[in-house]
Amino acid sequence: MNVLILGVDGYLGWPLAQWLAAAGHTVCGVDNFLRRKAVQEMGSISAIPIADWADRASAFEACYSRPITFYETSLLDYERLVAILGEMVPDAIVHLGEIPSAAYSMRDAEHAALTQHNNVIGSLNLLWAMRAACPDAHLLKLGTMGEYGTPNIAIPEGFFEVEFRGRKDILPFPRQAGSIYHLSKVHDSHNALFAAKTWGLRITDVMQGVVYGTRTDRTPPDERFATRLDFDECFGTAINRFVCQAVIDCPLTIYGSGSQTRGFLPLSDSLRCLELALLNPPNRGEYRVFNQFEYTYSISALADVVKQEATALGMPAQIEHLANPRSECEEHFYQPDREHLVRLGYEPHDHLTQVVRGMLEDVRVHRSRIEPYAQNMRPSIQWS
Ligand code: USQ
Repeated sequence: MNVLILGVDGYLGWPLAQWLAAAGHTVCGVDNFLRRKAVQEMGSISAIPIADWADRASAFEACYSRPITFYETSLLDYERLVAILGEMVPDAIVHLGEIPSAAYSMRDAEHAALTQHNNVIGSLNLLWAMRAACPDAHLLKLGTMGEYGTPNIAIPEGFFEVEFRGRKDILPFPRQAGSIYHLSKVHDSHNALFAAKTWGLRITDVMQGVVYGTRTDRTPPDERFATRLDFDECFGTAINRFVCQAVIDCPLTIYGSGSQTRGFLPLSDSLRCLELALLNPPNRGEYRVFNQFEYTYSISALADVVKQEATALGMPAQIEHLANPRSECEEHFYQPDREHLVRLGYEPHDHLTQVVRGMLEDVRVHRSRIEPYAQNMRPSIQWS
């Protein structure tokens, strides 16, 4: 399969390129290095050193005996995008090329607009470019479980049956996003559904939970294949941050009570699920939604696991409950489905403890690299 990865230089994109190449697929990629610049803008770094793109590309070619075709461009450049799709004629496009941070989008008006413009217009350009250049390709687009919010009923996969005043229909499940970033993903989802219905594009929209981890089952033993691991308040996600905090002996920052619950999945599972979706494409005109996570956990439960594993490795971690900088429900019902991927062969296992231990081992060798950035562990962006 010829797969184009948008956002190939990112936390998921780079290991996905390796994952697919190891399975024999041809991989090409697009990136504008916005993530590298945004983490720099936060005054932070990746906890694990990452190679620049030229070194990544030469490691890729040496390992898989074929080059990775790469284009440096933003999805906001529509003409360039059409030209790339016309040249590559991909069988599938994995769209990871967005600003992924809720906190970044809540910094101020400028970052809110930047996030929505980049994500919504970039994705809209992609839909139009696919229509023009490769209407038969499969778009595998990354959405987020956060699009649904935390409703007081179970969360189906994208659609549910509704009976209202004696009539029934299958309708999109309500989206109640909790940040400007999550709203950008909601807007993307609506546009994607429209494009499938109107232009006959084939689209899988993955509502992914929070991903954690430093490596995958298919990461070659060469540091140029390492993916980034962020810990700043915008680009570091809960478990990744807790691991980095434990390594430099900073308290693990639970926002509020820690009872808030989300779906989480290790990096390997994320890539395995994306591969399953690629191997089982939807029909022309079909827009399908997969909820993608391994298990749900409360933030407190996660912090306890990191504390326990860090302590076992000789790094006694402390937990601190901070006033929650976000406007989010802390005590809530949470029961999302995730059956579609299981039907395609995904086997969720509880890997949390094992993966956290591996992460702590991978990160602790970089302790002195992270320590000067300890101030990046504290949140400062207020939702309200
Ligand atoms: N949290 C803490 N302490 C921290 C960091 C986070 O208690 O130091 C809490 C937050 O309050 C929140 C939960 O952990 O309740 C998750 O926060 P997060 O920063 O790990 O993740 P989130 O902002 O939801 O966004 C991340 C990714 C995003 C993806 C999303 C999936 O950045 O790209 O879409 O996870 S989901 O959460 O399912 O929407």
